[in-house]
Amino acid sequence: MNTATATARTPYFSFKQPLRFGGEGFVASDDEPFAYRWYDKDRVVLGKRMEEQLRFAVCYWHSFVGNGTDPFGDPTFGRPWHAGGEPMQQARHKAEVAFELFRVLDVPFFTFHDRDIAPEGRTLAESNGNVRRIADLFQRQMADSGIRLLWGTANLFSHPRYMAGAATNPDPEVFAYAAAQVCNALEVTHQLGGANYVLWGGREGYETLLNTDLKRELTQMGRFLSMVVEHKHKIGFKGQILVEPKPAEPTKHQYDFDVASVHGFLRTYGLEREVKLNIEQNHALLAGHTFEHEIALACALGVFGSLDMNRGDELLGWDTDQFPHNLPQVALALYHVLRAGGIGMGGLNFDAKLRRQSIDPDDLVWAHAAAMDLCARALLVAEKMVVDGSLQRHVDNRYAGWETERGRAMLDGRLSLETLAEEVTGKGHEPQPRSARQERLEHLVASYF
Ligand code: XUL
Ligand code: CO
Repeated sequence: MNTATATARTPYFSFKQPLRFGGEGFVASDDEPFAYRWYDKDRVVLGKRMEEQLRFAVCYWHSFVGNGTDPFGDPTFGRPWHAGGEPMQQARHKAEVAFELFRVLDVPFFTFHDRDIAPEGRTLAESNGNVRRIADLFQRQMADSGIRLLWGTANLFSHPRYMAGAATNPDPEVFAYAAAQVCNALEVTHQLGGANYVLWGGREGYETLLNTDLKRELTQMGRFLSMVVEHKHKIGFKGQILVEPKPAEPTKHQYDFDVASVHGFLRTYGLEREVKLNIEQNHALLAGHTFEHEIALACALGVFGSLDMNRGDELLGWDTDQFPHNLPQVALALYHVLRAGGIGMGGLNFDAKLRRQSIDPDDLVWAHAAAMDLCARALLVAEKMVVDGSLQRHVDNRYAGWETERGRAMLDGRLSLETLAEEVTGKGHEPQPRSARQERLEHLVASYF
């Protein structure tokens, strides 16, 4: 990582050099207050460097746009680029601090919404121009530092014009405006060599059926996504198009509820080979699922794309977007990712925000570094689970009957309902119950930590 090219601006963070791997025995000092204990980016895990297995990304919105407000409280973070002044100047300041954080963390990727990086202008042309100017600055910083873009996206939910949805708006002119905004964001993502482009339908849903034509809105959303895919091919963008499911918040009923409903939607519009999914831990929880359920289902359906890595609070019913801290949960999630062949072109994007009392600049460093270390440790646990293979053997044994000639004949159509009825009635024997051994497997999993 090239630190020599960092700007002459006073550093925002107190860390003087990029964090490195210090191992479990690391002792902090004034010069080096923190080192990774498990995130050893060059360590080979299942044939790939850890950095490439995990493909960590810092998100722009929570870390640099977030100001510590909550529905009851004012900003607490006091970021200098929020202190007023010329908006594009502030956007450049924010970008410099963002790259300072990426360098300190030695993180390989970042993610952003168009409106995170540049202010909205008086016209769409002006807004798009602002985004492109900051993207040019990114391009220079990326070339200097080697930091890459995991994904870009468009904010189609904050501005009042989108209060009744973007693609699903009753007004076709809002649909058109959203299309123009996505067109620019996709092209900028392409210009920056993004590995993916994400669509999260924050307002693609409804509050009440009293004023909503649900069928029409779904058709609009299908057409919108098809247009994004068409444009991707037109401009030669080689990244993945990803949809991010979430069941509710900000709207009450969101169409992209969970992995299963997005998969059904993609099939309805013939997009299941073109679009994959960005799965977020907190959204899985809000949909009444576990993170690993959503990952395993997406893998089984062939639509797994990427992860938004955060954590919800099981006592709170909203999107708390906390940094991950639960080792067993993350290890099991990564186990399913590894079993399905790895993260591919996706990554682990920290769609996570500081608690509003974490007001020091360095809290941004601690939060991400701790989360990266937690995920690295979880990856090593998941690696053990894969290499040992006992868990998979238990699952394989449980379904072994389906690998016999008779099991295959039941699945491939050689045996009909009637034939099976005749056979089973004639023989008159009962299937023998077998233990599913859940507790034994829970003990096995505990042994990997
Ligand atoms: C909202 C959310 C978004 C998407 C990108 O809950 O997760 O930040 O990740 O639009
Ligand atoms: Co997200």
